[in-house]
Amino acid sequence: MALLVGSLALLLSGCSAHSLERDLRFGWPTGVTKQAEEMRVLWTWSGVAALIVGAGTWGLIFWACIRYRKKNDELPRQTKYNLPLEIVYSIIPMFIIAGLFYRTVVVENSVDKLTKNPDVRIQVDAFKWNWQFEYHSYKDASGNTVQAVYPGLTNQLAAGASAANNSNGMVPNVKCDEASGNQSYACGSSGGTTDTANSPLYLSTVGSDDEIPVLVLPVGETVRVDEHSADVVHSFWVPEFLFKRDVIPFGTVSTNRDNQFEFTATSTGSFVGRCAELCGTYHSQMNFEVRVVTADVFQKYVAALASIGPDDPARQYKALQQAGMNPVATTTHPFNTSRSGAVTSQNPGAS
Ligand SMILES: [Cu+2]
Repeated sequence: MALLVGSLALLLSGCSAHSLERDLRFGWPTGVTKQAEEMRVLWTWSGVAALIVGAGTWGLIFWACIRYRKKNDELPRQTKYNLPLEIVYSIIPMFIIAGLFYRTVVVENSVDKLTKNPDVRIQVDAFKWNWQFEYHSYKDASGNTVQAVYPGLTNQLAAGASAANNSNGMVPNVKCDEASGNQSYACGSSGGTTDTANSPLYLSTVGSDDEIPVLVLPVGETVRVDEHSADVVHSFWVPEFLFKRDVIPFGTVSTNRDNQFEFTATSTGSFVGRCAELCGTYHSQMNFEVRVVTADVFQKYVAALASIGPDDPARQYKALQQAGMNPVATTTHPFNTSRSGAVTSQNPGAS
């Protein structure tokens, strides 16, 4: 106990309570979102609670060893069934577990929370084996919401006026009008608009064999992700967000069960993203990059995407360049996903 108190006093004398709390990580990795920090706080205080229980347990063990060590051959007094003691050591752990459970639920609910008006709405389309990111809406420099146009889609936000009243922010089931032959994966849960004049068209970017898809997002803004899979179950995972969520395929006509989540990035930078669900041959190569930038750079990027237009295959490269960023992903690189090429190179005996 003296050792623990002494080392705590030493720690406390060198730093403020806040920085001490921040540094007491017990192995928890550094996250870059508000939600990751909430989880870290839960982890820190769970660790402190465990240390207190541990110190008490060690203290009692050592106290018993020293206090009741063998002094002579006389047998000590034998006791059993100490009811008050047994009640105490049953009730205290129950309170500890209830406290841990309560705090876990509070933090989990906060991580899962969907706000009514997120600043940015992204549809993440997963497919074997790459990603497409569609910017459905975002806030412009003066704080007004800009909605991108996805031709042929029902405006689900308008159609589902009740969405605003829906306490958990889920978008109601609205059928997507897109022609079934069009496999652009644009029939997501948040939908687009059909008739907004002067709105940017198809603000999207898609990965290929030569290009890692880069999801550019503004720092400090609430981002809603609507997940959509074109084929099998994938999982959107950004290790530095300390978060992943499965992307479940429900086809292009039933989107109300598509997973949604939100996060608010707190630091700028480039962070690798991966598919975290075994989805087929090239699952391990299904990487992307999240680039968190200032609001100013983000505005430049979406403006560039809009001006370049959806038909230019070098859209992402040019838009990143025009916004003053590195035009290619810096945290990962493209892989050759050609089936025939890969099989040949992996099977040199079959000539
Ligand atoms: Cu996948």
